[in-house]
Amino acid sequence: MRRRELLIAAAVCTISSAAFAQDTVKIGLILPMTGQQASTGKQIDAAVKLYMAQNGTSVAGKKIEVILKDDTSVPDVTKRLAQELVVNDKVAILAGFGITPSAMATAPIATQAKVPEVVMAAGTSSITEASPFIVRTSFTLAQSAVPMAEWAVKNGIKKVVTMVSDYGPGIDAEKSFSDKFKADGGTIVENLRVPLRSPDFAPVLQKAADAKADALFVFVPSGSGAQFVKQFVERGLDKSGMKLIATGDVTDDDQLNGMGDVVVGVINAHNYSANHDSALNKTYVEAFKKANNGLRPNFMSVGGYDGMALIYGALKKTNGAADGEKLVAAMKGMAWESPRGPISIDTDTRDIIQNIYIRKVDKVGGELYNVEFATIPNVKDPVKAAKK
Ligand code: VNL
Repeated sequence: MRRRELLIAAAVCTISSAAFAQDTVKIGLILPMTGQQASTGKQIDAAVKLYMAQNGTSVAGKKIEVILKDDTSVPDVTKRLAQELVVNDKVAILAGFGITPSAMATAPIATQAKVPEVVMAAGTSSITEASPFIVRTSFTLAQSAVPMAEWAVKNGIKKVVTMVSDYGPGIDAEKSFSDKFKADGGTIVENLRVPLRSPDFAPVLQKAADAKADALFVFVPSGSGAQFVKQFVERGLDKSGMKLIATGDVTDDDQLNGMGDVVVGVINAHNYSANHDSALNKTYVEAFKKANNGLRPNFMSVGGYDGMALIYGALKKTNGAADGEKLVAAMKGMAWESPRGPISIDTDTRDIIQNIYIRKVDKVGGELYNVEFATIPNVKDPVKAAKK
């Protein structure tokens, strides 16, 4: 009798935990919530929360549970957290990844566990090649750097010095900008690099000034733009006659309004501006600010928001099945409207296809914004496109 009761109890237990496992889809969201990239973590976390507030906490009959972990952008920590989330928490999806080394460190876990890795921030081209389970909703640096080079040549810039953060996305930005600029007839005077951690731009800015180029092309990651601009001004480079051109990571909406009028007129290329003119974006910016004490959403935030749209959309297509292979298959080719404009997931590469906008920093209603004035539609990652 006792034995029978125990068996029944055990059976009930198994059934209910299986039912629970089926009813909840867990997402392990790994972001830098502290440290040098904390603004990226804050933006993406806020966007994920906004998406769920607007679209509900269940989809296709499944309850969505997000487990947020702070990796402080140390890749060994990212990897350990990803492992724990998969093994202990049994997450169906890993998401986030503020910097390239964190996304890369997680790739083997995604492959082994057959768990989709939704990259919401990092931008090195090769990330999506590190695992067949990686799908990206952020951007690649080449997507912005190539149109920037094209614009520069067309607008009379002949000699350029480049300055990038010395790691994956910076090296992609440097190479893709320089290759395109030279192919179109421009001259690269020098390629300069600064360390990612605690960068001091002063020595490199001195070299840039000495090179006497028409323009300085810059990539630094989200969160470092203001410090770069400060040192650019301190060294008098804003008055040197050398133009500043950049990827939109530098004139990041998160910091732009605090940079001061020195950045008015800076031309840059990127995938998202809080000033993007669409009904969806107006609603997005308003709701984001309202939920976050007036904080302006930046390009990282849309990576998070659209990452959630991707996950919800895929679960709808699989009728709630959270099997990793099925989810990735459902994600391929998905297309929808983002606050940044129309986007889709490349079926072949699992990378994002999106418009890139050429923008000019300007005052709008007393605040600094990246004002879009030209659109290059449906840009695929140029690095992967060149390999084909
Ligand atoms: C990366 C690329 C990070 C662009 C960024 O900000 C960024 C990356 C934190 O791939 O590490 O703006």
